[in-house]
Amino acid sequence: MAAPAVATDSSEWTVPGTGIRLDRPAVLGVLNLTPDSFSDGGKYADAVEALEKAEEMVRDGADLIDVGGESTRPGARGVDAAEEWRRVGPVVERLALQGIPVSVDTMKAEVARRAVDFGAAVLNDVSGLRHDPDLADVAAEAGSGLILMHMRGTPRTMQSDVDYDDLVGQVRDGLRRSMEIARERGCSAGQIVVDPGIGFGKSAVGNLELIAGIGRLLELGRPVLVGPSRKSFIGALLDVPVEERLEGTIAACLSALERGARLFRVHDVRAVRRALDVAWAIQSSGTRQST
Ligand code: HH2
Repeated sequence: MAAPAVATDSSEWTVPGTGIRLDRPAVLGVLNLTPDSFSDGGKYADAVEALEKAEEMVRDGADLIDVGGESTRPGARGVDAAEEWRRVGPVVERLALQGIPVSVDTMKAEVARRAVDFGAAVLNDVSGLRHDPDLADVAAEAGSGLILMHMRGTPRTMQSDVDYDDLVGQVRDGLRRSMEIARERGCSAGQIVVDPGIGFGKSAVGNLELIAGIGRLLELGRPVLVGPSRKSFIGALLDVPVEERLEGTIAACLSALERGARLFRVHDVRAVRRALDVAWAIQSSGTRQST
């Protein structure tokens, strides 16, 4: 069993076997092995093509490859654990064997357990442990990284109610509850990263407020991840289809970086990595001057 991460500082996330230190922004490259994901569904149905894509993203500067076998786009139907594992298992195993750090995007403890047994370093739960709290037991035992995302309802229902009295405050409180579940199940604080869940039960304007309000999520004391990549709020703002949302994705990532986000889940790794590196260099040079 890997030793649990011990960091408790919001700028540290020490995940065994990944080398991720958050002394620069971390990029998670999205690899959806689903027929129905909103922007890359059906593209990597074949394990060989999926591996090639993962290797390309690593060359382009991804720190982690986030492998998913169940679409969470609004209205998506879930799949059972056996089908989800059939989609992701061979790819998780081969990436881990090649020493490529893998995160698995799953809400199911059963899939999570198999994934860490096959070498996955991080579990990414878009339900923030609400769907299957046993997933936290898997993370606690394995000492894996644990991304806890905020979502209201389920992917099938989440867009039916996008009104909040205090969106950022309610998201922060929901994430705090997810963190409590993780801690009750034996995870250390240092394993956890929080994510406001852009596009998950939020309006287009709400997504903008969430990015603008990242500073309030830092109150949770853990690193913040954002996943704005190609999402519909960018389409709504610019009136562009999914394949023309790269500039909007970069703008959202840089804006989030400036407000304190440190991890970025994106499809277009090369472009986002370059943009983040430049923005980070500027931000760090300012810090050097003022100290
Ligand atoms: N967004 C998606 C899926 N997983 N995980 C985290 N932590 N944060 C996110 O914002 C996030 C996520 C949705 O994007 P995508 O994987 O491209 O689409 P789909 O759910 O249709 O597979």
